[in-house]
Amino acid sequence: MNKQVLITGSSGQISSELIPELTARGYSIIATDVKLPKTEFEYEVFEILDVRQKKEMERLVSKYDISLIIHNASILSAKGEQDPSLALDVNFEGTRNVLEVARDAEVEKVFSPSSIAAFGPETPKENTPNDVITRPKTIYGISKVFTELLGEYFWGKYQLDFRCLRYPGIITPNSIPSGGTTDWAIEMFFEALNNGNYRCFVNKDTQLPMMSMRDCVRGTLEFLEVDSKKLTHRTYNVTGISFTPAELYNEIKTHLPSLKIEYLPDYRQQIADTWPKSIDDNFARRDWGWQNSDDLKSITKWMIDSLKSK
Ligand code: AKB
Repeated sequence: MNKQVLITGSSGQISSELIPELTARGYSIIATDVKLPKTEFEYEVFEILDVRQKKEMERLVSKYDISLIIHNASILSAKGEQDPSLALDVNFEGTRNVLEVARDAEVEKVFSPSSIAAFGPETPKENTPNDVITRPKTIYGISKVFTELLGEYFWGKYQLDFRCLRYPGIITPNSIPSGGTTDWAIEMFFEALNNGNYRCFVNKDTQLPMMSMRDCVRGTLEFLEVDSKKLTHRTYNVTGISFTPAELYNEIKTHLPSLKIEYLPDYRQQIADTWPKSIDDNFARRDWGWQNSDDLKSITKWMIDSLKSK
């Protein structure tokens, strides 16, 4: 396989940490986003691409002889509820364009993430299995189920090697999140160090599945590279550790005892209430050896050490 990778949403939280690791493994990255990156020389090759523009996507895939598309561009859960039309355009049209362009240009592989947002209130909340009723209630969640199903359709009908991971909330010290419902799990660290207090937008007992960015990046690379024959599924649950804001607060307090917290739930509480509390990722463990390394203690220490050193 040639190693020319086109990545959409390259300035986003996950892409910006995945790209250096892909580069270290010898992939050539064509980074694309709707806007120019903040620093001019962030990427060796950067192209403006709005994923709604199919012709432009086709042009770039052909110009760079792309063999792998990593489609990360997406409007997240909270932002999607504020602007459902935008989420419909970007998330649905973008995924459709990626899959059709990949099929027509004979791209070898497409990776696009799904999310715990693909699940809904009718899904079992504890140890949510891989193959289970989904019926999400947010436009973002609906777009993730669409991505999973359309990708699997292209795999079945056109043998396009589509792969998808259902990410939980991803925690990193390297960017301040926005637009998501799991953002509190990062914001609490930034506010703890900057102000010594945090206003949390979900209740203290809102348990959600989370994962460190370092586990996310390693796991995604392993999944991308595993032999297709080992995969019994095209969409896999993956998780790290589940916790509530109160549990995270108590753990951060072991490092920063003066941290104060207030709970002021907003519209994001309703979104979180429809999502699983914990995830069963045994299929990923069995089929391609997925393993998380971080737990709440190690994530907390890593976040605080990294933020202090910045
Ligand atoms: C969000 O909160 O929208 C994302 C996700 C869980 O997909 N972080």
